[in-house]
Amino acid sequence: MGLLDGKKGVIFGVANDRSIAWAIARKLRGEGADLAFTYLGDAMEKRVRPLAESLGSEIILPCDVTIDAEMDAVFEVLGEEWGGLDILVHSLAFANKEELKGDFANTSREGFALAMDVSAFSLVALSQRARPLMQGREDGASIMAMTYYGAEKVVKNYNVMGVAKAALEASVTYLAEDLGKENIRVNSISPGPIKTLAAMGISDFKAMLDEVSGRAPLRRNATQDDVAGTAVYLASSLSSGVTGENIYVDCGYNILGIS
Ligand code: NAD
Ligand code: 0WE
Repeated sequence: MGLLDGKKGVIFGVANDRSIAWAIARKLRGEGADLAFTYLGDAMEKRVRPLAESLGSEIILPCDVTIDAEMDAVFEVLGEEWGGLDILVHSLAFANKEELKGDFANTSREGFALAMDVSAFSLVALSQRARPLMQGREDGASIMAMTYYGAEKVVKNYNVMGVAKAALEASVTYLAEDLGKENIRVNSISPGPIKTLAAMGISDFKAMLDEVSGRAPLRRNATQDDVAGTAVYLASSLSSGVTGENIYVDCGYNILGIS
């Protein structure tokens, strides 16, 4: 008996076995959910397919969220195979590397638009398509997105990604209002820094991890598994009355002032 027996979920954002989305997928599966996965381009398929198959998944599809036709195709297959959907996990972000250093004031028009498209608008685009499949589910349905503290406070070098995450967090609240009447919940999770592919090549990432683990109330960094626990809660009926929320999984770092 799992918390998610018989539930159907789709996971956007597995790149490898360190991805936050992968830890979420494993825990959702552990509670009995059936999962579909998407990957970005052919290069990712050879990593994602074996991971997905190890959880017994049969629906494994390409999806670049900047391409409408790829998103359409994913939900067409989900409709045909499952006829409905209970859980959507959005764990995607991208900005050009050059935008993640130096002054935010130097952000280019193209860099701003790309970060907003991949990291924020994609939640709206995916929710639009999930909505008809999520109507009339027994315990309602759940959409969740990964955000970061840099949406709210200035984090050095996070730059245009902070602005995109602010748009993502605001989108969560507006989507929660629209989809709430159909018993679809929409929430975000805000993890502390975690060493994943998306953290590779970020200058001074190690120093950020050390600052957080030194100061956070729990005196450690958050892990993918910490995030996955909160994702199970948001996916399950344990969170039946919770929508439009942002839940920090950061070992308490966000509550601090001067220490
Ligand atoms: P990750 O690199 O494993 O995941 C990022 C994913 O985004 C990858 O799977 C990548 O393929 C996907 N992606 C990028 N561009 C895409 C596009 N155009 N279409 C479809 N997919 C695309 O890294 P992660 O750390 O697991 O990141 C997952 C989420 O968690 C992101 O939203 C990130 O902002 C957020 N987050 C990460 C941290 C951290 O410190 N690692 C902290 C807070 C929030
Ligand atoms: O959301 C993120 C990372 C998102 C991200 C990472 C990359 C690296 C590779 C988006 N686009 C790219 N583009 C690339 O080319 N995080 C929350 C992790 C992160 O990234 C930072 C951080 C933290 C924390 C960047 C600067 C400062 C802090």
